[in-house]
Amino acid sequence: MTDLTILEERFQAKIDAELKIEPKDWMPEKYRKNLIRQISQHAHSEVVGMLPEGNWITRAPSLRRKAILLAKVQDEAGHGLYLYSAAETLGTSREQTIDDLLSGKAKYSSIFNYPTLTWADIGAVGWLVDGAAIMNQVMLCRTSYGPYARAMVRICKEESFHQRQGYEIMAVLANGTPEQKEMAQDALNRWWWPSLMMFGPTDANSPHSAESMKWKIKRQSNDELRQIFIDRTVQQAEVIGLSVPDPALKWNEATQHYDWGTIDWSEFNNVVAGNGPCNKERMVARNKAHDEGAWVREAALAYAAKKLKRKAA
Ligand code: BYC
Repeated sequence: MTDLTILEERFQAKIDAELKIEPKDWMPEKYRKNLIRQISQHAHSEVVGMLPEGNWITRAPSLRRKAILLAKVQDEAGHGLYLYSAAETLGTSREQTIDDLLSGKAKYSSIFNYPTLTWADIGAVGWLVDGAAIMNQVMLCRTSYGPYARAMVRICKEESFHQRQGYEIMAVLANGTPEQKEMAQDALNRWWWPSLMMFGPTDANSPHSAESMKWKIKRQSNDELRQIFIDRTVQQAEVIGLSVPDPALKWNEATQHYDWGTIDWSEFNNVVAGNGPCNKERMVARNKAHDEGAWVREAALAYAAKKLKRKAA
């Protein structure tokens, strides 16, 4: 047995025993790279995810709604920071990770390439997008890599509040005037299928799933999570009198799950390839914000250098 095989066996035994892997522990290079890939994409999603909602802060219909939305968008920035820090513990630099996003090389969730056209879209994003995000992130609280798992605990608490505030916006609109109800239904119609795409390709077409499940980075598959999300969300829609835009949707007594239609994977692939309705706009906005924040980074670095110099003197 080679030294590498012994190390790999010990590593897998640790994972199988539900022990966490910490930054200084030995880990296979592929485990490290897979985690950097997933955590950095996740961080980018949180940061780019601020844009569609940030677009409505100045137009929120009341002071209360504005305060809630501001807090939510700030939470997403915080999630991005925890996740960039978790990625750094695996040996990447934050500068490189962010450069990869800004140059268009790195992926982020497809969902943030759709526009928020009306106030109801803010409800739909909270209800469906944060709802899908928590479904996937609750399992990540038990992911095998310690820093990622710990970051997810706090993130999930906040996402749970985000989901509820979105659902409450939808409930109010759905019980309002006919025009408000129509606006809520229209938002649900537009966000439903893209929300299902958030869970990623089908299990059969998910290249990372086998290794990620073996290493307990992921604990439930893309299809499993998507199904749980559908089962819960369809019932939530019924409660507020909205209908899910899927003619094939039907409760199946035998499986105790909803049967449902087919995702348009060509749309998903197109959005992930950079050709969604807002991909270009999102990248322009992120690059602009990064450039405009250059002075803050320079000032922070100069302050840190001055402090170090004083300490050394
Ligand atoms: N969009 O083998 P697969 C949030 C990519 S943000 C774009 O199944 P994996 C929030 C995938 O990256 C929520 N790309 O991959 C923020 C891979 O590409 P590469 C974000 C997608 O990693 C603000 C390829 O397809 N949540 O909460 O095993 C406001 C093959 O896929 C997508 C997370 O990031 C997609 N939807 O599984 C509101 C959670 N799906 O790397 C809310 C953490 C797949 O080979 N991430 N791809 O080029 C995960 O759990 C997993 O990465 C995924 C995909 C389930 C998303």
